[in-house]
Amino acid sequence: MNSIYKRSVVTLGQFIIERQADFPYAKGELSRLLRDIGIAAKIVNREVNKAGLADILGDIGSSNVQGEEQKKLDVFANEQFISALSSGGECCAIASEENEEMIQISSDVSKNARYVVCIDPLDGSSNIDVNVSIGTIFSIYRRVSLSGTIQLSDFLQKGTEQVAAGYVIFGSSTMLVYTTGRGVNGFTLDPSIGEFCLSHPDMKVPKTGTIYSINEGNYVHFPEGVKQYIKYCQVEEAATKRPYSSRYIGSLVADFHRNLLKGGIYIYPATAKSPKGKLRLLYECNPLAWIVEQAGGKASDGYGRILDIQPNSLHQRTPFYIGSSEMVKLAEEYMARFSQK
Ligand code: P6P
Repeated sequence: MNSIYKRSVVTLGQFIIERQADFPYAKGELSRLLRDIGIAAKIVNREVNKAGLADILGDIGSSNVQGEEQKKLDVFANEQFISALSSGGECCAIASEENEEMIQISSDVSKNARYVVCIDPLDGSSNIDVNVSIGTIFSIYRRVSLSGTIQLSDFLQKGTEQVAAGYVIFGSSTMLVYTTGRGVNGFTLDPSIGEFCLSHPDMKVPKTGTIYSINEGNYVHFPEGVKQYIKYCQVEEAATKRPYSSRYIGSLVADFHRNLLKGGIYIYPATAKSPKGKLRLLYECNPLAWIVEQAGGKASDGYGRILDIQPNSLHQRTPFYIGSSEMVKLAEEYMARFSQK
């Protein structure tokens, strides 16, 4: 091919359209839904990047020079994703970390839409004020109820039923990483053209790694199996490159993304304070679990596959062990041996 015609940049929009052929029965709805999420992510990115200027922009609750109320960024992010999904016409309902109840989108353009979206619009938002990376996590399902009022059953589907899942990380650069069941691809936002550009094609997580991510401040409340696994990580043995490094940012998307690229395990187990774990199944654990499996990794609740869990409420929590397959498998073995269910 003549080099002047060889395209060096593939945008998210181009990639989605080119992959459209992967969905023989879809008529472009899922592609448009992913496009809508990308648009909202760019708007949120603009505000996240200004977060440090709160003093100039005015504190939360105050009004800026345009008379716009200054919002907490997670509230702002939630409004942006709800607005983009509502106006895009491909989503008929949303379950958001920021909203106790599911949100039905009953506009004429959306009421017959085929998809529902579970979303954590800005996870780790407490890190914003200290300039630590934060993220958005989303999961897309086909609506199962036939028509009319959205049912809880439209959301309480196993993670294996997802049709798309992804996250946005607002860090040193802003990336959107997603899967539709045909591998994992990462796109980096190029602010100079305002486009997410393919930067990490066909992402694969190393089968093992030397990083473990857990809040060891909760050590005394961990299950014995987790305590024993942490001890394993800390033992010196050259052959297995131990002791491993402890890396914990306190922002799930940032810890997950680093471990996806380098190899490693993130654990948020059940603790005394969070007897069912802290992280939410529908819009944190299921989407990242599908992504990690599509990248060759593993995601567990300590005993079994995250994607096989039958949800019974919108905001239910689960213990979460995710990352390199061999590391998660070993952690499960420690749980089986020291902390029977
Ligand atoms: P802890 C942020 O609040 C979050 O939901 C995840 O992003 C993060 O990994 C975890 O909680 C941190 O929780 O209890 O260690 O501060």
